[in-house]
Amino acid sequence: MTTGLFGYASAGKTTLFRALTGSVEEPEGFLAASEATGVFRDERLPALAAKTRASKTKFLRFTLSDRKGFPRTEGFPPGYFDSLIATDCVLCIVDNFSAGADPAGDIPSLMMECIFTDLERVETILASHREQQAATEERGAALEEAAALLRDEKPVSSLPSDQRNRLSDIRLVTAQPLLFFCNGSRRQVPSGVASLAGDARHPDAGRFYDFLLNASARTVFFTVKGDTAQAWSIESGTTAREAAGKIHSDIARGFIRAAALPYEEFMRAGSFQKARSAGTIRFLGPEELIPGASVVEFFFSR
Ligand SMILES: Nc1nc2c(ncn2[C@@H]2O[C@H](COP(=O)(O)OP(=O)(O)OP(=O)(O)O)[C@@H](O)[C@H]2O)c(=O)[nH]1
Ligand SMILES: [Mg+2]
Repeated sequence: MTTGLFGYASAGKTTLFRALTGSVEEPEGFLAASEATGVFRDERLPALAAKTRASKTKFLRFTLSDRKGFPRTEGFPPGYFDSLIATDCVLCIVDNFSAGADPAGDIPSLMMECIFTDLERVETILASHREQQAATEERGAALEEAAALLRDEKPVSSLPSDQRNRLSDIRLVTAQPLLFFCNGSRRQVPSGVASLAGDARHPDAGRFYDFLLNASARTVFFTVKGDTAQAWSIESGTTAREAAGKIHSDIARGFIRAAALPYEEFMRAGSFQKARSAGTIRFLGPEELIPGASVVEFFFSR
């Protein structure tokens, strides 16, 4: 999962990027983003490894991409958003530490920057769609709906999922979760947006990644295979077979069933075997959803 950092100049994007990933990079131009990986040291994983005598742990990794910002008086030039439509989630960093901090003004204007970028893109596609008349009516209707929504200054993510799916091949900024990190605590932050407050110089990485997962509608599950306890992240609503496919396509293909146990219950039981005799395991068919924060074992035929 890649999270794109976005925001006005000097809001603390690079400070947060470096603090979370250990990278010393600084993006050079505004079109070139720097990427680095941060590790979510979820405390549950070493505890699970100790319980199951697994000698290795594989934590979740998040990719962050950083790009230079522009002063709020200038706005963002054409092409700026090209690297932000390829991410999975956009995290806007808002200055709330300097004397001139204005989070209540910056949050809606950053949101509008993203909305107008998408509106321009959808209107361009819509114009060629109208000319060609080649695409299906459904597609045209979905584009019209998206344009109407954006003109109304709302993000594409607020469309119902069937309409959003019809546009999934067009990369849009506001089809992704739009989240905010308010750097500092100088002023009151407006409510009604998914935001986290912190200090970009010393972020609490655990809280930060928890926020990213929750706010982007993702959840975690754990596996123990051989000597390795591992954390995985999936979109909420992922089926057991789809989750298996994240681990290996063979497991998805030969999927028989999955055993799932909430993390806390697994830790109390100590093993799937012990939980099985207590009758607390849930067995999932291929189309059943993986419950969040559970320990999962997949059964499949080769
Ligand atoms: N006091 C204080 N200073 C901070 C904080 N976060 C960042 N800074 C400082 O603010 C300045 C700008 O931070 P950067 O992280 O470079 O900002 P940026 O968003 O990457 O800026 P651009 O890349 O130019 O868009 C640096 O000197 C940071 O040390 C904070 O929470 N408190
Ligand atoms: Mg920077």
